[in-house]
Amino acid sequence: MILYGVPGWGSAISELMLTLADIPYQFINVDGFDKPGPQRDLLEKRNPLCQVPTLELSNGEIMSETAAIALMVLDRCPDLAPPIGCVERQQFQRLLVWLVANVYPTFTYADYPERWAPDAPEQLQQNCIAWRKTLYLWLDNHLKASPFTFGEQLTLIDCYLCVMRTWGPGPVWFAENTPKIAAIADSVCQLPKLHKVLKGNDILC
Ligand SMILES: N[C@@H](CCC(=O)N[C@@H](CS)C(=O)NCC(=O)O)C(=O)O
Repeated sequence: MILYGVPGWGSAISELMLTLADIPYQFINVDGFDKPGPQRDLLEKRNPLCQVPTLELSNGEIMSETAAIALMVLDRCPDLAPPIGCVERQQFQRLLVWLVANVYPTFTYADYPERWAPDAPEQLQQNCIAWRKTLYLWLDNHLKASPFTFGEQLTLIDCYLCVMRTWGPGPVWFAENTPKIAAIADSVCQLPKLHKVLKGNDILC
């Protein structure tokens, strides 16, 4: 399969997932896709939303959305989520949707505020960033386990936390305000299996 992405961006989340599940992929760097040009044309032909990650499967089907990619990965590697029947399973499902339904949109709007609020881009950006911090503070308060989100078992939620910790409001903010998220991200960074892909995405711990 082919993964269209940009080092360090949302494609890094799915790179971690695919690597943990031993699913091979070819990475195509579409850096610059968020501006008009050949990279955007390449991506837009495959995903009209023009977002990364975008996956082109070996049967030619297109797969986007990190949460959908996570579910696809789990079909092949169920061990990357708490088992069916255990209480953590529902919290895994909840957090998977919660992250993409609540946290991710704050980037959609804050990264390109002039697209959504041409008359008040700064206000939209500031409000989204403030709301994102509120969300992360709730999450940190909700987290109970270590070294990973659900204890000793590494799950695909940990991939989100490791990559998102490198995005705004930035690693220093996470360390100071959400120590549990920071500790989980650190634990993911320690996994030898992920070192190459973390390095390729400039995710250094
Ligand atoms: N809901 C999508 C969000 C993906 C997303 O927003 N990716 C960002 C990069 S990290 C992007 O492509 N932004 C460009 C845009 O939204 O125009 C997912 O979970 O994969």
